[in-house]
Amino acid sequence: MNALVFRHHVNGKKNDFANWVEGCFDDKNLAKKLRKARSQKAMMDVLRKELHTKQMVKIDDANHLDEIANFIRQDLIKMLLAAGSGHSAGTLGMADVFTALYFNVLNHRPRQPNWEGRDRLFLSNGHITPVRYAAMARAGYFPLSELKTLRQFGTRLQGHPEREKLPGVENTSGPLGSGLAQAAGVAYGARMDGKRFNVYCICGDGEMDEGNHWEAVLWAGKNALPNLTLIIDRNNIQIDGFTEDVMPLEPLREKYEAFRWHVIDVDGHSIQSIIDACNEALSVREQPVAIIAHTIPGKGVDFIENKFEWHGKPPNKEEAKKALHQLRTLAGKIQGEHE
Ligand SMILES: Cc1ncc(C[n+]2csc(CCOP(=O)(O)OP(=O)(O)O)c2C)c(N)n1
Ligand SMILES: [Mg+2]
Repeated sequence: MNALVFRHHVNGKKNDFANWVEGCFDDKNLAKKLRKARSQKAMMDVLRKELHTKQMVKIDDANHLDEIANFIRQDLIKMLLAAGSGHSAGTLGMADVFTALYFNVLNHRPRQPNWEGRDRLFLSNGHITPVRYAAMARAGYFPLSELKTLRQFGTRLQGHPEREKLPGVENTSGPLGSGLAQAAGVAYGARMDGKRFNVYCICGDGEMDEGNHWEAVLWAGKNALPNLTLIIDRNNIQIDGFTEDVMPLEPLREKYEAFRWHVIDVDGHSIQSIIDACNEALSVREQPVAIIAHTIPGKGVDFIENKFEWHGKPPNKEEAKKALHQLRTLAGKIQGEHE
């Protein structure tokens, strides 16, 4: 439970909130304690104590999920500005996918990150890790205030993720091409041990220029891993150009199908479609699944969208101000807070 979810549901009506919590967690005792709490602070204290070992609530409301993704994009702009370095295009483009995962798809416990039954999320394209950090903070893994330590000396939020630094981060990455092999190995082991969790891996499209990625694609297909889902950030850019100019990938769907994968194409900015695709993936029992998420790099900030020049560049002060304005006003559709 994080403050955002709390604020969304509490609305000053204690009993409604308690009923909602009871439904989410099927826990009458917890609801009783919430009804007895005398203040919002007391309610938060109850939740802090009691939700420690509970699974993350799955949010279904589309507007609420879009709102979270928008907050994550604003977090990203602030983080990258404060760090003075980092990757703007890929991170903004994947905010909807990470919102779908952390707030609906994954079975996980933000307050108990090493819970054995958790779904495993491997990030292969480690350079977009800020979007994972922002989603984790919003889901309640660590305080939002820690986000501004991105890339600082000694931080847990390294520019490329380190597994042993931050609980909840499943793999160290940055060198491209390794994540799928790691995820496939864990999926294989889980099947051998009869574990029920699912393994997810996220990779970039330019990342697929790496040969070892395709070894893992072959191997997972050969072993018909039913518990492995790969989500490809199909944003058509890489570090120095458009993918189809640098190293053409199409026809991508057919490539994975030829390697014995089930493939789903999805609009990477429709959170509901991403959730539906992940649910479809769970029902495919004899093949690994590749979800090709068609995204717009830089999504939500017009001067970053579709520009490969923003692959590895942070906004400066002026650009960050403009970006935050666009995000807060949904590109002018609503009036900004302070206008
Ligand atoms: C093995 C390896 N080679 C090169 C790099 C440098 N590099 C970092 S990101 C990147 C581009 C990857 O393209 P894509 O996965 O599409 O990322 P996007 O630009 O969409 O964020 C490259 C070449 C690296 N991190 N690892
Ligand atoms: Mg790309």
